Amino acid sequence: MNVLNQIRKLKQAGKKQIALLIDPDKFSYAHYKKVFAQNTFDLIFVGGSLITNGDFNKTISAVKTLAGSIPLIIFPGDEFQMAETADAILFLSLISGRNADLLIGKHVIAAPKIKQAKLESISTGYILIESGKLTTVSYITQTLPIPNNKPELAAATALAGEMLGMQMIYLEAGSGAEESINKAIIAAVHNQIEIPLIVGGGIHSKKQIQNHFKAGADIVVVGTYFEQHVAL
Ligand code: 1GP
Repeated sequence: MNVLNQIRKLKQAGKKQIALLIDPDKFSYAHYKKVFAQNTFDLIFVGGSLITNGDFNKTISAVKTLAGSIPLIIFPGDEFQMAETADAILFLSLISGRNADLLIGKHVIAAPKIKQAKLESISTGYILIESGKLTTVSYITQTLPIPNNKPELAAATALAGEMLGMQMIYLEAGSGAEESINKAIIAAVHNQIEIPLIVGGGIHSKKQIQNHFKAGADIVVVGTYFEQHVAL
C-alpha cells in the first residue's frame, strides 16, 4: 500500500479523513478495541512527544491487529519511534520552529533507519500554533508556536514547506490543547497550499471536526479524547 497516494486520492475525491492518534503510553488493547468497534477511521497515527512507559513496538503490533486494513502511520516524537510493521512514517520537520535539530538534525539520524525498515516516509511540514496554555510539544521542542491571530504567518510557513517539497502540512495545537486551531488559520493555510492539510490538537466533538473540514482541513486528528471515551 502507498499511504500518501491513498491520502491524495481521497483528497482529490473530496473525501475528508479522520485520523485516530494513539499514544503508546496510554494504550490499552481492551479500551481501543471498543473505540475501533464504535468509530470509523481513515488513518491511524501512533506516537507521542514523550514515551515514559509504553512499549512502542508492542503498541504498533497490537494496534495493527485492531486497525486491519486502515493505514498505520508512525507520528514520531523522536528518532527512536520506529517499527517495521507500520505502513508509513511522517517524516516531520518542525518548520514553525528555529531548532536546527528538529528541522534537519534528527532526520539525518533517522533516514538510514527508515530506509532499512523499508518504511514509506511522508515528508511533512509540522507547524505549531499557539493554543492557550503551554503544551508538551512546545516545551519538549523548546520552540515558540505561531501566534493564533497571525493566519498570514501560518500560511507563509506552510507555503514555504510546500515549496521545499514537503508532501503534507500538519497544523498542531498540541495534544490536549485548550483551544483547537481556529478557522482563520486553517482557511488561510488551505488557500495557500495544494498538498494535504492535517489539523490536530484539542479536538473532542463531531461539530469541531466538521468545522475544521469546512475551513479546509483534509485530515483531522483526534487523540486525547479517545483515551477516555469510546465514541464521539
Ligand atoms: C496531537 O494533534 C494531536 O499531536 C492530537 O491532539 O490529543 O488533543 O487530540 P489531541
